[in-house]
Amino acid sequence: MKLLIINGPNINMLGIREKGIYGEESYESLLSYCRSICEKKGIEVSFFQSNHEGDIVDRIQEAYGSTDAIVINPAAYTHTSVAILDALKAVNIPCCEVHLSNIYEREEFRHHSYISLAAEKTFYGEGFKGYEKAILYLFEKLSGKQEG
Ligand code: CA2
Repeated sequence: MKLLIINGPNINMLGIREKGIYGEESYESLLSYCRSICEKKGIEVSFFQSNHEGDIVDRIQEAYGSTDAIVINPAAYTHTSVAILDALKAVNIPCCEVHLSNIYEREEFRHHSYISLAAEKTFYGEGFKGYEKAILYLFEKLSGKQEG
């Protein structure tokens, strides 16, 4: 299984500021965390982080035909980006959305997610664990498909 993990704007700043909301750990440690889960399951994982909406759209389009599943934390674009929603719908690759924080307990503008309209599941408020749950959900879904 080929998995793409996409992180949106400012996720590369993890562990530097707002530690009370996003935790103490760095972006690099998020990657190591995801890598080790994927290794155990034999998942071929690649990562993409960008602060630019169009670059995220381009990367989703590139995934078409070469990627089995996508985990995405679109960060602030969650709440604004019809372009990322449309890209996910266009490629129609099974996708889960992740948020480190509980977006429903924060400012009202974070309560709405465009991306949820394309995601099979959304995991929020569990820090890195949400990525693990998303990876395992997609792994189990796609393994089930191959067997059946
Ligand atoms: O909870 C999440 O994972 C978010 O997707 C994170 C976004 C935020 O805009 C979403 O509403 C919820 C923010 C990304 C990280 O931003 C940082 C800001 C300062 C320091 C470190 C990271």
